[in-house]
Amino acid sequence: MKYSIVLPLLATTVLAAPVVEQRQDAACTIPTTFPTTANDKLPNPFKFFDGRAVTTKADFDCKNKEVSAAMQAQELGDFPKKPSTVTATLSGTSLSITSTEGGKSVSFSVSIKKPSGSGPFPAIIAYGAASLPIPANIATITFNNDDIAAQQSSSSRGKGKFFDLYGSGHSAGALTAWAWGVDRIMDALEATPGAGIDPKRVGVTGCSRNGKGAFVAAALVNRIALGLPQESGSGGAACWRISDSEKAKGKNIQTSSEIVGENVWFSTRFNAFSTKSNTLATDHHQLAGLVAPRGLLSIENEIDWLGPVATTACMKASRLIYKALGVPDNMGFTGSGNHNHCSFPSNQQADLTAFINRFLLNQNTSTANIEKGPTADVSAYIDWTAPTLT
Ligand code: MCU
Repeated sequence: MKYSIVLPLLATTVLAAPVVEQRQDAACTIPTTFPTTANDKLPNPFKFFDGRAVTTKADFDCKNKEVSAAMQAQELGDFPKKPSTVTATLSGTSLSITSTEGGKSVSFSVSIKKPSGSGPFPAIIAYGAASLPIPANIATITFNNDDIAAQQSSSSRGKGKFFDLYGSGHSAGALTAWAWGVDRIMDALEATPGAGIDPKRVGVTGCSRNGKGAFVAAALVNRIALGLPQESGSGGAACWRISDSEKAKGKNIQTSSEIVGENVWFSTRFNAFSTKSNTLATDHHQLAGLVAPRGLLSIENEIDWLGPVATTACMKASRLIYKALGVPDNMGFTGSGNHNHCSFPSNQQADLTAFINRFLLNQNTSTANIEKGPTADVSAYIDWTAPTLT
């Protein structure tokens, strides 16, 4: 084990401290405390919290580990590692997944709708029901995320199968608990070749609150090949700081201070930051940065509440991260004016198709320069420059 922290000794307990997620290939020192210095600009994705510069791709991998740890510590709550035992049983189109930890077990099922013919097929995991068209040559895995963590209202805290396993007091917000469910679906697909799904070609989607969920799952579950969050808005594609700035300009926009009271998507750890998002160690340009270099298309709308300027400027900053990694085309964002929430306008179809073709069907389709949205000046929120990582 190359980490300087002693994770192996804690291997069978649920960690109270931020958990390092599964990118354990590089030797990194992960801090356990994170800066809370006020900064109205988007935090520099190319500087470690201790001030060192991120100059190489290996550095960036380590930077992502500290970003993940900081987000877990300040917004998301702990993302648990794989439970001691995960088993899966396929029965017709239903894949039942049982996770056991500390003498407790929980089971949940997903349904798999496959193309005709013989697989293995690429697939998209859809939170609830997909709000975008999934092509006929891609399988749809329907994930009842509300079963893992409830999201009825602020009274849903600690309810759902995740909390049956880890305890109702676990720090995870619903977005993190759902990502844990996606991680278990990946375990099950890998262990069940008979399901006919290629685990290396799995995407994740959801709209609105479930779009926030799909975004966080793409960020935390590094086996996901393509993130397709739709209309995720605040808590997803929007940067908290830009949403606050838009609110100050009089927009009717969801901010951190509103979101912590509306529902249980975030950890209670986020409450301490809800009225001072400028003290967070990270912002959501780096949530997309966690997905890098994997595929990501943020699908947006221009409903004020979602923060069209906040999502557009934030995702422009994210594209600078992908560009620094030498893969600018692996991420894009597509908007299409104001339309019915979670409907999918036909003028976003070509962008969606391009990302699906490239990242799930392994086709040589261009996903270059997909940056569609309202005017949004990212330079007003940035006081750093992106290096070319070597
Ligand atoms: C965009 O997602 C949410 C939004 O964050 C909430 O404030 C609102 O209540 O619901 C949206 C949603 O999930 O709509 C289906």
